[in-house]
This record gives sequence, structure tokens and C-alpha cells, in this order.
Amino acid sequence: MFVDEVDIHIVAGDGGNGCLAFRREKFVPRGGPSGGDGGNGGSIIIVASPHTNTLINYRFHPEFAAERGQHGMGSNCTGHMGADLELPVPIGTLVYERTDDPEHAWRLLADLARDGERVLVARGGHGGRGNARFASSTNRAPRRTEPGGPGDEKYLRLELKLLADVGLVGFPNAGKSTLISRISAARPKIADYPFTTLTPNLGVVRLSSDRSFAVADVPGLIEGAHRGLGLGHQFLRHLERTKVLVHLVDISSATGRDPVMDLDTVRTELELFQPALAAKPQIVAANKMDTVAPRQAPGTVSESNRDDESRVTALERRASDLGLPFFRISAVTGEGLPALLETMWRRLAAAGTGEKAAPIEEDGAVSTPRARSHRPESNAARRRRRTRATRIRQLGEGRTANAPDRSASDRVPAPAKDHRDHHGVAAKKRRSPARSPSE
Ligand SMILES: Nc1nc2c(ncn2[C@@H]2O[C@H](COP(=O)(O)OP(=O)(O)OP(=O)(O)O)[C@@H](O)[C@H]2O)c(=O)[nH]1
Ligand SMILES: [Mg+2]
Repeated sequence: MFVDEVDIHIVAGDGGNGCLAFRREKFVPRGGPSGGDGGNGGSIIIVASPHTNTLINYRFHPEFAAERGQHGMGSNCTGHMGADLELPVPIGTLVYERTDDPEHAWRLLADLARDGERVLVARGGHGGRGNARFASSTNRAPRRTEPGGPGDEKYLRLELKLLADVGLVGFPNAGKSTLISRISAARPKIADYPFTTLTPNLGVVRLSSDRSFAVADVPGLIEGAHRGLGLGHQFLRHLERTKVLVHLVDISSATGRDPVMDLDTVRTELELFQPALAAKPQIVAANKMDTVAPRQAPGTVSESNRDDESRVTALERRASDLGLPFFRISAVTGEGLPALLETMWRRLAAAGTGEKAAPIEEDGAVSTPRARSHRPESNAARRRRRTRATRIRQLGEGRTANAPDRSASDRVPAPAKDHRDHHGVAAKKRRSPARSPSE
């Protein structure tokens, strides 16, 4: 089963709690605090992998949780970190995050268009500090510990958009699957009835050792596909990343349709689905030329064959009106295919084969590094930022959370002389600002 869209729920691991412990050992009086820190929780990372080509695993298993961090232990033992969880997805998967904004319910987090590209989608919680970390010169037996931070929890949508250079479009039965099976090693189902192809197929065309490109065969389109007729436009998204479109038009009179109308209908459907699709470089190929008799002198051609030839010339005229290259081919016999493939390659080269897909019309970042910088602030980061802002404000007012209020101390007259005790230390200690509970 080909699954190209799934919703999943992910929860990163919580951090382990800090430990409260004291060293108790014979001959070691007042051993001091020895509670270790909790381990960090595991994060969840989505990775583009060439070893999978469908999201089906996520359809039946939509819940994922990373391991939590182990709690801290006595003897200053830090808890184990939770293992990160890597979710492999096919190359070409887009990762969206659900938002609270009703206008943009899904925000694009990353576009994993390259092998091995990865995005951290849920960060594990920080491990809490154990009581050993709170020991100070004034508090040598702290009983304070920190709980571990919670891991991120998110609802994600994974959407697969196949990565192909050339997309084959046309009415059902036009011969798209026959063509892809002829020019590549792909072996899709081929049959003489409409909608044989129910899911997209990919094939790689090798023109020579250093010239190859990927072709996608998507299910046939009919008039009204943008309204959901036929298989609808649900698979057209797989053409969004292609750089060249090839219109395959069934030229045989067996369809009972006009080839020019077929071409115009498919172009209109593409335009209605997404104007950017219709703006891609296009090529027109009249398929099933083996059913059309070769041109002969007038008067020697039978009625039926003359009909077919006029259908081809009408389509050729329409293609030249639109400024599109036109080819006469037969996917079954292989006639005209070398010239068509060369033109595909030239158009691809002109469009820049090495480039990534066109930007998607969604708000939010597309590339992974940018997506990381656009990721919403985590709870821990927000807490840190607020604490820092408060400290800066207090410093501006001449006081900090740790220091006593200067304005109050200013009112107290300063001691006339330094009252040192006989060690000369205690008075100094008494004057030092009180430690805050956060230290
Ligand atoms: N005579 C002839 N028949 C062809 C040619 N190309 C395809 N066919 C036949 O047309 C029928 C449909 O071919 P498919 O390749 O399944 O067509 P499709 O466009 O993939 O159809 P859908 O998957 O339904 O969209 C099959 O019976 C093919 O044998 C051709 O060049 N000449
Ligand atoms: Mg097919």
C-alpha cells in the first residue's frame, strides 16, 4: 500500500530527577551531599532514508515516545541519558507541526529532500540537578534537588512528495505506465482499462553513464479532477517537485475523444490544482502512433486512417500554438522515444537538475537549518529567557535577585570601622550577600 500522508503523535523523553543523598561511610564523618544529576531525556529525530519509500509504518503505528532519562543516584552517580529515537522517512518527506492557529493549522518544520537529512522535532527534557550541585560554603548539607524537565510533545503531519525530475501526465489509458516501463526499469501494472495506476510510480531513465533522471507516472487525470473526480488531484502533489512535465496524449481514435481537448483539459486541471504546476516547462507527446497509418498520397488512405492523421496534425498545431515541443511516439514499439528522452534531458538541464524543489507556498521555513531556527521556543528556553530578562531589569534598577536591596542598605549608616573577629573572617562572611535559593 502506498501511503503518502500520515499524522503522528510524538513525545520526547522526560529528564531524570536529581537525587538527594549524603555520603555515609565509616571513618568519614559528615561525608557531604552526594546526590547525582538526572540524565537528559531522549529526543526525537526524523531522518530521510533511502531504504524506505512509503509512510505506511506510521499509518498503523502513529504514537512514538523517546526513552526518559534515568534519575540521579547516590555516590554522585548521574542517571543515564535516554536514547534518542530516530524515525526514518522516505526522501522527499515534508514534516509539519500542528499549531493552535486556526488559519494555519499546520506549520512546515522541514523538507527532507536529501539522503540523510535530519530534523530534531522534539527535544528531550533536561535532567534535574542532584543535591551535590547545591553545596556551597554556607550550605554544606543542601537538601535541595531539581525534578527533570518534561520532554517536548507534538502532533506532526508527514507528507511525502516524490522526488522526480520529469512527471508524466495525461488521461487514463494514455499509455503513461507503458512508457515508464519502456524507458526505465519500473514495472507498473499496465492494462486496457482506465485507472489501472492507483498510486504514483517512479522510474530512472539512464541515457548514458553520466546522464540519468527520474520519471514519475501518476494516476490518470480527467475533467473535474480538481473537484475530486476520478482519483482527484490527491496525487498531483507528487508532481510539485518535478521540473518538466510530459503530456501523454492518446492519439488513437479508440478513445472517442479529441486529442486537442484532452491536452487542454489536463492543462486546465493542472492550472486549477496549482498555477505553479502549469507554469513548469512542458512537452507534448502523441502516443500510440503505431495505430496511425503512415502518411500516404491523398486518395490512397482509408477513411479511418485519414481521421487519425488529422487528429495528430491538429494536436501538433495546438502544441506549436502553445510553444511546446511536440513528439510522435509509440510506447509499445519504441518509435520516437530517443528524441523524446533527449528533449526531456535538455529541458531538465535548462531547468537546473541539481536544484532543490521550488519553494512551497506555506509559511514557515523549508530547509532544515532554517527550520531549526524557526522552531518555537521550548518551555525551558522560555524560562531561561524570562529569568535573564528579570535579572537584567533588576540590574538596571540597581538590585538583583541575589543581592540585597541597595536602596535599603544605603539608609543604614556604614560601620565606622571594620569589626573583624580574631580570625578576621567571620565579619567578612557576614557582609557577603546572601545566597539565593537558585544557587
Ligand atoms: N497500440 C498501442 N497501445 C498502447 C501504447 N501505449 C499504451 N498502449 C496500451 O494502452 C493501454 C493503457 O496503457 P497504460 O500504460 O496502462 O495507460 P496509463 O496511462 O498508465 O493508464 P492509467 O494507469 O489508467 O492512467 C494498455 O492496453 C497498453 O497496452 C502504444 O504506444 N500503442
Ligand atoms: Mg498507468
